Amino acid sequence: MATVTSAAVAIPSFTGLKASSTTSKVCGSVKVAATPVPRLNVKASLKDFGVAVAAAAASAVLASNAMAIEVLLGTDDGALAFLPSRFSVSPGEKIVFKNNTGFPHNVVFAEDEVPSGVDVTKISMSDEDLLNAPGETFAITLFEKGSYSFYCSPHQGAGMVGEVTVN
Ligand SMILES: [Cu+2]
Repeated sequence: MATVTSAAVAIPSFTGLKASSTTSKVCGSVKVAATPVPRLNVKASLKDFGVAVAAAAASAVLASNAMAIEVLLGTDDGALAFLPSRFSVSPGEKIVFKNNTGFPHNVVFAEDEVPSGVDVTKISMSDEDLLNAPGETFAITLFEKGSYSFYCSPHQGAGMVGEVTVN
């Protein structure tokens, strides 16, 4: 048992010295110092790597927060329309529909005019649900690529329809 334990301990320290074994053979006193040096190097590089990963993650969060598009419900001159009514977003980009003029409005996605597999009930307001207050918003995020048609149920007949493409 004792020999197995000592052998197991000896293996990592021996392999750890392998890289610098040529120099330690030349000068025996270096051998002692050689052990902590590669260990410190490994620790330092892991630390740097961790910092780099954290920095990359932070900038990714900032980038995704900046990715958002605002769609006005009703134009400034009072037309019953989405502004813009046709636009593109990236997958995961936030779309914020904002009450502007001529409300109440809502946002309903047409069942047969979204990419297959998309549940329109999860991205739509219900027909009875309306945005009544100025500046009130309804936000969604689409992930499936393709085109999606939507309308405002009170004003669909007046042409308040739109289309978003996720690409
Ligand atoms: Cu409307």
